[in-house]
Amino acid sequence: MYTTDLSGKKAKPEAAITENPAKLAAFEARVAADEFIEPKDWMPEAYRKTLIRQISQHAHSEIVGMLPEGNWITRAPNLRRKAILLAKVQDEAGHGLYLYCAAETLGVSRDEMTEALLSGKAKYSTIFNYPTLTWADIGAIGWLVDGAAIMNQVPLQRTSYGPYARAMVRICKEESFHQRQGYEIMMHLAAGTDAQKRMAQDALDRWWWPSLMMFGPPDDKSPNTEQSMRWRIKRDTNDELRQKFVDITAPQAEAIGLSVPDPALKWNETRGAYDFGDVDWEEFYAVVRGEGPVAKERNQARVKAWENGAWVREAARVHAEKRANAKIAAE
Ligand code: BYC
Repeated sequence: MYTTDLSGKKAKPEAAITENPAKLAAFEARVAADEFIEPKDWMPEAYRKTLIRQISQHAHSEIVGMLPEGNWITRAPNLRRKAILLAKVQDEAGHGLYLYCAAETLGVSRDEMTEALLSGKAKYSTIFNYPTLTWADIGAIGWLVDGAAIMNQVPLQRTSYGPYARAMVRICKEESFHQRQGYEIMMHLAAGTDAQKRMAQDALDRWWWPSLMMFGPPDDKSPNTEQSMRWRIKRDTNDELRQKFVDITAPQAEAIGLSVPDPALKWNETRGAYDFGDVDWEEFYAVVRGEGPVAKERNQARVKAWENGAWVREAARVHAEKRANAKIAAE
């Protein structure tokens, strides 16, 4: 395992792994043979920890990701859009739950993960610390944010940990629908009045660069990539996925008459890929440190939801207790 260094400096490997070498070799051979590792199988401690970190962050992203869109459910422009958005936000709650369950199989409790999120100790995707200012932002989120998520998550269906891989299969099917509903909103706006087209362009201008940041730091500044690739937790590097995303999304923008806000974006015939400009990594690291434009509001909303849900948890606990007592009395 590699130590995490959010300053962007090159990270150093942790102290040598002290696991049993024979078990470690057998584990690595299974991973190399593309076998799934299951919860009861032996696994190195660093593998378990990395998975808990990545899966719980992913789960938190789904849950916090409901907030920017939930904000627009009551303001969607018509009933059809409202029903679709409601369904999408519900899907995200479901994704969070599958992922929390997958993380629990590694020995961390749901309460521990929730505590880490609410206290601000746990990370979630930087993208959700930006505000949704107009209806076009809902289109941009579906198109770009879910589009980036699909790019990252399709390969995770083949991640080496079985419960994570299986959760990703269903999540990816739903993400495809999310991406299309977002692009469809953008298509309509881009083909609408001048004001609607401007709104769509403004949303693309604000969400483009944060979407590129979703893939994480550049490979040479990513402390976790090398080990995670070796253990087939990650199947592609951050830069590989970012490039694929640009290659697929740039022509989609052009097809609906919108411009990607990057003067350096240019098709490179030799590479068979788009060249594109530099991401502002200072901004990325600041958002990761909790300095994103609406980071405080996101945390407050989650804390409030947790506090407001106290009576539900209490009612469920009392109900379970009553049932258990009734069962004992009947025996
Ligand atoms: N935001 O070594 P690296 C969604 C952190 S939700 C915040 O490259 P790794 C959706 C990283 O955690 C989308 N932090 O790390 C929901 C690490 O810090 P720690 C979420 C970031 O893990 C609702 C440090 O930077 N998807 O789809 O190898 C509505 C160094 O990075 C970010 C997932 O979570 C970031 N953007 O690679 C719509 C996918 N990037 O933890 C859509 C699963 C990096 O060592 N996760 N960091 O303290 C992954 O694939 C990987 O964890 C990442 C990062 C590619 C994100």
